Amino acid sequence: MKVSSVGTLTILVLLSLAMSCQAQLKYGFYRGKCGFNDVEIIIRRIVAARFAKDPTITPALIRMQFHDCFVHGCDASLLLDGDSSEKMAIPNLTVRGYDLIDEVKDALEKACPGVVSCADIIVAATRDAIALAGGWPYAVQMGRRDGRVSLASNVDLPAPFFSVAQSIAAFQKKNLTTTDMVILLGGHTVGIAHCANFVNRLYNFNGTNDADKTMDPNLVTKLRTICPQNVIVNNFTSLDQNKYSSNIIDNSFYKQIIAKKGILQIDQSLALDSATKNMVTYLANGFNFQFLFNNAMVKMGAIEVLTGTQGDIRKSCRAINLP
Ligand code: HEM
Ligand SMILES: *[C@@H]1O[C@H](CO)[C@@H](O)[C@H](O)[C@H]1NC(C)=O
Ligand SMILES: *[C@@H]1O[C@H](CO)[C@@H](O)[C@H](O)[C@H]1NC(C)=O
Ligand SMILES: *[C@@H]1O[C@H](CO)[C@@H](O)[C@H](O)[C@H]1NC(C)=O
Ligand SMILES: CC(=O)N[C@H]1CO[C@H](CO)[C@@H](O)[C@@H]1O
Repeated sequence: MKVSSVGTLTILVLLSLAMSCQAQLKYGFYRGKCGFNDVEIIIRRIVAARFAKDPTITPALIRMQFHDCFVHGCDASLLLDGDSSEKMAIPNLTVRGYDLIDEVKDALEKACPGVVSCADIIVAATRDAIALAGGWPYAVQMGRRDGRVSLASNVDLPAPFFSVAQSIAAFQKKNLTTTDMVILLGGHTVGIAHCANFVNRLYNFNGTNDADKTMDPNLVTKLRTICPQNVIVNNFTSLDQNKYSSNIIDNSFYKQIIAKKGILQIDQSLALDSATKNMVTYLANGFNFQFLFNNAMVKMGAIEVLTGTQGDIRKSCRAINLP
């Protein structure tokens, strides 16, 4: 190689390094960017105040991060209002917590207008809510920017009746491994599911005229009283049926699915499918679920992010900025 081409190569490498640095998430991204205010502390205070009144904010935010990041990347596109925006798509109908994000955004716009993205607020608030509900604290990188596109027609989230193979494929599309998937579905250690998402397992599963054989019969009996046949009810039950830990971030979800007490078909399938059952056993018997869950949330929080000069910092999380 000639000296000049080595030089060119060096410049190219340095340039691409500089570009990738600019275009990457960072720890402490907002340090010094909001006057004397600490952005992450402002967020944490508001999340803690809400959690004290309503601990179900934790599952609401965890699911919000999942739905935001899996559709069009972690760009807060889920938050945009509109007749045909993502939040109107069927799987989003029960996503909650939008008002908490608005509350945080209002406080941050007062402290330093136009600095903190809605996409970062989702990820930071979710992190704080996890630590409040028995999870372990963790650091998240920030510097996400907000997207301008939100279409219900972009929403192709995995469905509760997906097979493990279909679900693996959906996660693979986001560069998440089977292991990441099994750990992230551990998010179902908190929160609830409405009858509509599992009633197919209770009466005439897959044309058998009976309940899903992979569900514990006592659980079938219990769920039949909550979700009567052929009646549309808004009833729900805990995704983690261990009543002492239904609202706690721990590994009991895996113990429950091993005991045939998964609520969603995909949850139960994890404990049975040869591609995932060893991982389920490992997590059910281990002591590090919280640690693994945090790492998986961080990985999910980096899916297709906008950084640098891409996208915007929205003024309101519900609307794109006016030109
Ligand atoms: C194959 C993938 C997944 C499917 C099919 C799925 C499906 C569902 C369904 C149907 C519900 C019940 C919604 C309702 O009836 O109100 C639910 C709730 C929930 N999901 Fe998932 N989910 C998946 C992956 C994830 C992931 C990766 C996370 C986050 C790490 C997550 C977190 C949650 C949480 C926390 C709730 C409870 C929400 C609440 O209480 O409001 N899910 N999920
Ligand atoms: C997955 O990784 C490939 C290769 O690095 C990249 O081109 C693609 O954009 C990534 N996809 C997502 C959804 O992050
Ligand atoms: C449903 O029934 C079909 C046909 O009998 C069978 O091939 C399939 O494995 C069943 N699915 C489940 C989830 O049991
Ligand atoms: C809702 O669930 C409760 C039990 O949690 C049950 O008593 C009630 O009948 C259910 N509602 C309907 C309309 O079936
Ligand atoms: C059709 C429908 O019920 N859409 C809801 C989706 O979620 C948002 C935010 O909670 C609601 O405002 C919509 O009414």
